[in-house]
Amino acid sequence: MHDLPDTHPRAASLRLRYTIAEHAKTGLVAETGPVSHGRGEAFDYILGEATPAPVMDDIRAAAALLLSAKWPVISVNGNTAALAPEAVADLAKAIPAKVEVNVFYGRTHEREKMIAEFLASRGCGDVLGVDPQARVPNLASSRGSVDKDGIAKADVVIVPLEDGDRAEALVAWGKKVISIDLNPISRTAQTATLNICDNVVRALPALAKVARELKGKQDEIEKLIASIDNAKASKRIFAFMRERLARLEEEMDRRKKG
Ligand code: PTJ
Repeated sequence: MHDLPDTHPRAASLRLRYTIAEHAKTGLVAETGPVSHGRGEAFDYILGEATPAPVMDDIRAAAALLLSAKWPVISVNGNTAALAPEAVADLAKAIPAKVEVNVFYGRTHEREKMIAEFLASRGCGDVLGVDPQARVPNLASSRGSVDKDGIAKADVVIVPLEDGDRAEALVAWGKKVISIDLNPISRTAQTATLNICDNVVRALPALAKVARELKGKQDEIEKLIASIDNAKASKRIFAFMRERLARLEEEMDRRKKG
């Protein structure tokens, strides 16, 4: 790991970058995983690398949906496993939910096994998806292979940072899909039941915390679920980004004028 002083202004972001790079060497992160991470970083920069206030509402609603589920499943790919394994384990405990490995690239069995073993070593318990026996209807890609006791059986699936083909197919299959995607324009973000526009490293711990707070508060859980409106959530995040960029532009102009 690189020697990086805590005082470095970009220390936290660079550490995540190094984590992705390290795990790309072993194949836990797909070859193109670092590129996806870079795209996420760009959007996170626009957010100010913090969870925006409107997204906190989405996190509350998502936690409520997970708590109300009969068979909730957290789908984990290489990038999420590398960035937030303990947070996945903690969320799985807080709900409680099953954890399933589901990857797009290099479905060799070996890669799924490596990710499942890594997640188990970080507290995720029995991880599903190593020998997937079911298929998502009308999804040709490798993400279509799912565990019969996991995603196939799930009523609510949470899909942190992934490419866009699956969210739509899962929704068409009758599942409620919560995505975590920093890119609010992505197909995943647009077709999910609810997208959380935030970094997985912040959103997953926040979801676990809120889930613990909401547990047993049935009226509040039902109200939050009834409030879910992904189109509205998407509009709020676009407004947040527009306003933040306008503010940054004004600040730059002020600095230039001295
Ligand atoms: O491990 P695999 O084989 O399943 O492959 C995983 C990747 C991520 C390589 C694969 O799913 C992929 O290519 O994804 P995309 O199409 O690049 O989409 C990833 C989305 O996640 C993009 O919209 C990124 O902006 C977003 N993203 C990247 N990093 C983060 C993120 N969203 C939240 N938190 C992040 N840390």
